[in-house]
Amino acid sequence: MKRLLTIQDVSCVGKCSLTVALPIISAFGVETAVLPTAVLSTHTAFNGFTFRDLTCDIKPIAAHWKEQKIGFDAIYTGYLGSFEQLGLVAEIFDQFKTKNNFILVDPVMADNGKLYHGFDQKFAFEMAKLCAKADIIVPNLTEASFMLNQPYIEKGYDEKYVQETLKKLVDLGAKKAVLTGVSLDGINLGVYGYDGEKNEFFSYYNKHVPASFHGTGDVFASALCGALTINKSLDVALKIAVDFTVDSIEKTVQNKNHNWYGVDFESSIPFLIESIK
Ligand code: PXL
Repeated sequence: MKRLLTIQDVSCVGKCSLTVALPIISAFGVETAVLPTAVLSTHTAFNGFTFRDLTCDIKPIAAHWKEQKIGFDAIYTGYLGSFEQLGLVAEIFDQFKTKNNFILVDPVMADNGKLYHGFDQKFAFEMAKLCAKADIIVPNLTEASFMLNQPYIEKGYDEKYVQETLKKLVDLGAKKAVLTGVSLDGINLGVYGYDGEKNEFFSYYNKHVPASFHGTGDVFASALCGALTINKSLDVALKIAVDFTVDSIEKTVQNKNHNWYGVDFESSIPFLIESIK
């Protein structure tokens, strides 16, 4: 069985980060090892959340894995809470990267033109340095704008703008970049990617469900990483991940009692498993 390591926080309630990554990646039949970077009572969009920093545990945990000769077929990072954590995760990449595995960085820190609570422009530049070490990065348009220090354009941008942004992202150092939340016609929403080694662009769209929920980026990145780990090609993996994310949002909207803080991706897991076959 393939083994993936995911490095992000535990938001005890909130349907994001590890509570999303674990069930989704497991659904691909991939062993999911975790390195929790912090424990929060909820994600940071709730008022008054608690935060226990686990930075001190990162080095000893990685050292123990090395001693036990544990390796990973993929490493996937999401929300990281401090400059120090960015540095420690970069060290883990150096220690655990091999010829045969891949690193996916989701530079979680912003959406809809705004940085999340606790992040600033300096953090975005440091996150860009972590992205340089990745095989594939999956920023949304807001995160890309902060990392590249370019103005965020909400809508009305054209394909040239998206392609130029992708080239600049790959110039940061990552081999491939995928921009999420892209809409060129204002009707369909999807992803637009660039493989810097092959100099190839690609895109995949699905319908735009007019609703926005926390954690959808984590749902997308987890499914993409799971699909790549079981050796799906990038275009197939992107389709699996986009369709699963859209299905999760649709099922959430259909559930009249859905909560405000996350998507009902759990209801879409049978759909996900069907789409992998
Ligand atoms: O979904 C991304 C995410 C992950 N972890 C924490 C968050 C967020 C988004 O706000 O607050 C703690």
